Amino acid sequence: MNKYNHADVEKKWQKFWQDNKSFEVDIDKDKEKFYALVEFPYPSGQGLHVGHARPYTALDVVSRKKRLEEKNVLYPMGWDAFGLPTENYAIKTGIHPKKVTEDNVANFKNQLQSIGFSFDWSKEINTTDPDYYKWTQWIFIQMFKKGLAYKKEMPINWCPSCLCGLANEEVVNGKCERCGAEVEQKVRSQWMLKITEYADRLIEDLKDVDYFDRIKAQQINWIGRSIGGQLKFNIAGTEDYLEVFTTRPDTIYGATYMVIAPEHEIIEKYADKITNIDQVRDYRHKASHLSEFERTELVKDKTGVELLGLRAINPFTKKEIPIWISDYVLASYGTGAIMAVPAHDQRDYDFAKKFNLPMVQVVDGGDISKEAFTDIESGKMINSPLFDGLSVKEAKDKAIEYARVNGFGDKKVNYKLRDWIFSRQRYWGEPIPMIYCDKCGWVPLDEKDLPLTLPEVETYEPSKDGSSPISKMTDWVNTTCPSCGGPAKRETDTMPQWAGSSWYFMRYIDPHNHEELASKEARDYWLNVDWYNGGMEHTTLHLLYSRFWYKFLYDLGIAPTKEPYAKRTSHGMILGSNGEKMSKSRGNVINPNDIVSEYGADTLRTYEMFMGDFEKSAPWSTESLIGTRRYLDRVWKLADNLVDGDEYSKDLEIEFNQTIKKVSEDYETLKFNTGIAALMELLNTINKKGSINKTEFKTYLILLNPVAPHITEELWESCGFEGHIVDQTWPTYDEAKTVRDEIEYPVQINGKLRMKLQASKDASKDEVLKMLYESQEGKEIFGGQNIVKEIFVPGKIINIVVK
Ligand code: ANZ
Ligand code: ZN
Repeated sequence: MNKYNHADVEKKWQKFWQDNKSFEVDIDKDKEKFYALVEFPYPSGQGLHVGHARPYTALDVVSRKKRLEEKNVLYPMGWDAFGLPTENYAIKTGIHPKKVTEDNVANFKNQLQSIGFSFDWSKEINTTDPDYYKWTQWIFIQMFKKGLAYKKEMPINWCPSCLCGLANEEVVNGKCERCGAEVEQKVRSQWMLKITEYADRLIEDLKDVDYFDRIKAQQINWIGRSIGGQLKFNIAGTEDYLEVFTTRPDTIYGATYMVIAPEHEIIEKYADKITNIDQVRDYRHKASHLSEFERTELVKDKTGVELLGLRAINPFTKKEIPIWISDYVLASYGTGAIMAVPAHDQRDYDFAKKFNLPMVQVVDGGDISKEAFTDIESGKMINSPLFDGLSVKEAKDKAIEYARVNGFGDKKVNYKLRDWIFSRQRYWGEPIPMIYCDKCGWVPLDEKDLPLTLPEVETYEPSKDGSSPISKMTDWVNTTCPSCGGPAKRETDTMPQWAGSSWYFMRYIDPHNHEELASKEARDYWLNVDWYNGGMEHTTLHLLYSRFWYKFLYDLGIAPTKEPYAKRTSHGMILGSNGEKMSKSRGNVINPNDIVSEYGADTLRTYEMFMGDFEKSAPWSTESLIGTRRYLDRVWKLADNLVDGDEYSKDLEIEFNQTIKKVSEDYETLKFNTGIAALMELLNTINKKGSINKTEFKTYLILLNPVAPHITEELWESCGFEGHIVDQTWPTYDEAKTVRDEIEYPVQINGKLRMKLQASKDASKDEVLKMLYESQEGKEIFGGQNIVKEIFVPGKIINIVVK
């Protein structure tokens, strides 16, 4: 056998797959479909990362195995190419973002192809392609028509450095996720998507999908549904009231003061009654500089100011209580006002301690001289005339019922989830296909005029007033109203990067369709996605947004199922060899190109599948990578020891059956590492034996093929096996033959242990000794020895005495 030259082998088979369209699929109703999806990359200037290769290889393994199991497998790839880094690069260099994107895509595609992924490239999509974003715009228009897209003056998160509005999710610890600048608040008219209307379904329907538990929990926590009541507190001496949202209406008798957000409207309304209004305004001004995150941090020292001259009345005790303002109450959640119950809420407790406010315990238990008692399972109500003796749960219901009957409150469900700010004041995004007419208001573009393409601009820089660079292109901006024909202006904001990725998996199935986002036939056949794997960082927002869009399309009768992804899993990150996140600045980045050229794509793939538990992050190790390459070299050499054979040989039969079983299961359950380990062990057994027959080798190659597709195809061909592995079927095993009826004999020479021998339990002395002397190891040990005695204890031990 010639030397294993990975470069030639890999180029050859990549060309073969391409020429033969091995992975291109069409609808085939006679075959069961399988749709495997991985997150499409943002084609950055840095190129592909070894981290990308881990999830892509994982579902490539699954896809290749499913094809061998006769499934009709769709495994597509594309480009999530709108977004800030490309735009920022365009601003710096003046090169058109389209050109930058093209170059980056070409580089990424080359890299992906060099790793041998079995993507169906005939279905490649690009979110920046007008043929693609035509449908992103179309979906937006449908949302507008259903009242789910609306414009609103919103205090938005404003990054003074990117000059751009940011979604809440893009603000991390009060800083811009991209550039790290301190985020400010700014009011602007924004397009919003009413994702809150889907909040309940986005929780309920999780029961029907197979996601990792922690992913479900993230979805639920992000939506943040809380069930409670809304109660009115009259403001003494006025006709007005303050309304609060509370999850603990049972504690109403312990509400000894109120706290409202510094921005609450009641403050300016009663400015002339509030005797310390200057102090109040001063506090509000200071609070406006803090991010939501800073304001709600639990450990933070509490600050606040009492509104002197204004008091509220507790609707149950009828007592007057003070009203405070504090930044720990957010204007954007609930009603922006709370009833404070210091005995049973830790934030209120800290606040009351600091400002010496009264505390009344209403649930029995704990020690409120030390901390708030927050348990809701154990205690009984006290100091609460209407509820004394009840459990917390009973008191909750009773409080709400009493408030409802008496007209000062009712049940209420609140969500942490906000509507989605969908406008970006940037160039490199999908134009929002809306037109403003003084007479008709906001009118959507006629659907036959889609796509609305991006105009050419002179500079990509947003204007300093925060409008998008497109606003300067007056020829484009000035248009006529689709409804009345009068003069009108186009929207100049663009969509966020989340838009294109919210539905991309629906376009892969029919990417060149000009009439619909995908044909009904394709939708009915391919959807939903059977298995979606992606990064842990995308299991909240991207997942939530795309589930929302899909549900909307389900309501329109376009999506055939309620949920887009039947199964969702996540992989761990690949870290630098020092255990830190790979980054240029840390100098620990591994370039996949270098690995492919030096060790081969199959080595990279096998290594990344072998490096550890798929769900956990793992540090890069060049040493293990080299070890993996050595394993493939040994697989290559197996071809030198090939013998004839139409079935598994007796001594290997059990291990082959066991390995088929293990590998089949492990590839399906993301335990690639243990599946590969089983193949390595089998190789050791074969090498000990010294030969492998054709039937065995074929099975071995097919089992390894999904992980290392190039070397296995090459060996298949060079051994003269018929056809190609892509056309074979996945090996099956016989359950009965996966359990060993064998024992392991320790073999001693003159009482010293030298080797071990597998033999059937009921093999005779003669049979066992024959096996011993004929085995590779046995030959080496006993060849030329002068054997004087053979002691055989059935089922126990063999001792050979030599002179
Ligand atoms: C009285 C009370 C007593 C509360 C008690 C809790 C415990 P979640 O679960 O997050 O919905 N709250 C309401 N609106 C708020 C706002 N805008 N900013 C800050 N806090 C706010 O929490 C609901 C609870 O958070 C509400 O129930 C309210 O405090 C507070 F023993 O009301 B509670
Ligand atoms: Zn009009």
